[in-house]
Parts: sequence; structure tokens; C-alpha cells
Amino acid sequence: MVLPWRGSARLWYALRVGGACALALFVAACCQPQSSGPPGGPPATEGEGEEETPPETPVYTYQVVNAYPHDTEAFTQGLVYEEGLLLEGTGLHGKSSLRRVALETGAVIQQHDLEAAYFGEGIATVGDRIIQLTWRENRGFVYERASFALLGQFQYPGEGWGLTYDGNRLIMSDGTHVLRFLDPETFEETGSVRVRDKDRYITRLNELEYIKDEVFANVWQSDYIARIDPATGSVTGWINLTGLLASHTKQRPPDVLNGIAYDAAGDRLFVTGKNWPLLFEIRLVAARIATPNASTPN
Ligand SMILES: [Ca+2]
Repeated sequence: MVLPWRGSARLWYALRVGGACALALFVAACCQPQSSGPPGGPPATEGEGEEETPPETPVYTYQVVNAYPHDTEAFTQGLVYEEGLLLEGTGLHGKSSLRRVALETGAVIQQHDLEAAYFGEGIATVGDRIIQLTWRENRGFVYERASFALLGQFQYPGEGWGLTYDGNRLIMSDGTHVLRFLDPETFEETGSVRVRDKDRYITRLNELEYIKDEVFANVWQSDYIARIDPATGSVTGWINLTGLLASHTKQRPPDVLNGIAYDAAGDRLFVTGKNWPLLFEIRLVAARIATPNASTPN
């Protein structure tokens, strides 16, 4: 089943989004940091007068609580925790899949392969359904959660990167600094926010996870996760995951960090990377925050 899409609405939408993206890319290019830090990482703050420097955005580091095997054939693009298991969406043409994976062994319990024409991206669960985006095919897939049976498809303009669900809305990234909100039944866009840290737009937002009223977002080609207030788009904190894989293996990361999942009942946070041999449960540590006396780890 392909959900109906109104042609005129699509054209209007494409024009609106296209124009907005062009402007956004121009603005984002103007706002890129001029000095230190990886792409998308915390902004440099040097060079300003002490009295005029705004409070720094908190930066968290991590403690590794557990490390679990992860399939190095999995080009991780979407990750969701599900009662002792993980749901994982993988990418690359000809290798894209939807999987159900045992957390502790990394064993693939169930798998649905996408046709080679599709490059799988973010996934999210909505009740008894799983939604999966594709990169540049403008196509989303809807599966029955238990069986992975394909229930339907939908279309959207622009690229598909990350996806998560806040209980009411799907939240989608597309490689820019914009998060879109989608109706989980019709997949129509219902709003959007532009993500910024102070006066700097944060682009390349990738895999997403909704955690306690915040959106956590991998920033592509960086070791950072942005913590975002979805009401405003403001980055409220950064998680610096530098050295995460190296802390357990001598292997160089085969590709970038990507994949965030949250066990709400157990308050456990999981992260991994594309083709990584390990998936980690981590605990956040407040490493550097604006107030010197408030550095207690949480
Ligand atoms: Ca996720």
C-alpha cells in the first residue's frame, strides 16, 4: 500500500522546503566555527572578552557500563531498545536491513532485507509498528512490529537520516540542522525546529533518540552527541564520546559513531557506530559545565 500524496501539496512543500534548505545551508555555512573542534562539536569560545562570554554549553563525557558484541556487517543507521532486545536499521545499497538483535550476544534474531534500490536509514517504533526511512529514495516503510511484515509505504521530500518518536510525533533528521515533526499516522509534516548551539546552527544531525523530553542526536563525522530541546531546537548539552571504541579494542573505528537507544524502564543508554564490533552501555559524566562548583558527575 502506498499512502496517497497530493501532487500540488507536494510541489508546494518541495518549493518551501527547498527554499528553506538553500537559505539554511547558506546561513549554516556562514555560522560554521572558524577554529577548534570537530564538525558539529562544541563551539570555540576563545577570543572573546571575559565579561561578554556567554555560559558554555555543558559537555558530558562517559563511563562504559557494559560492552556487547555488535555485527561488523551492520552499517548502523537506526537503533531502538526493545525489552532486552534491540531493533536496528542498517544502510548501504544492497546491504540495508531491519533487524531484531539480542542485546547481550549481538545475535541477529530476525531480519528483513530491503531491496537493493533502497539505502536504509533511521527507524522508530510507534505502537505495534516500526517506521524506517531511506536516505535519498524519499521513501519510508511501515512494518508490523512483531513480524516485520510490510504494512505500507509513504513519501517525503528531501533526505532521510535519523528518526525517533516522542509518544505523539515522529522526529526526523535529514542531514541539515532541521528536525522535522511528522504525524505518526499520515506522515504529514506538522512542524520543525532549527537546531542551534547559541548562535551557531548544528548541521549533519544523524541518528536520533528521544530521552526524557530531549532529543539526542549523533552529529555525523564527529564524536559528539547533541542534546536538543525539541521545543526550541536549542542544544542544551554535548556528549563527547572520543575514544569510546579505543577504550575496549586497539582497532581503529571502522566508521563513524551512529546509533543511540534508550531503555526507559532501566534508564540505560546504548551507543554504537557503523560497522563497529561493539555496542556500549554508557553513563554520562558532567565533565565541564559553566559553574565551577557544580561539577558533580551524574
Ligand atoms: Ca535511536
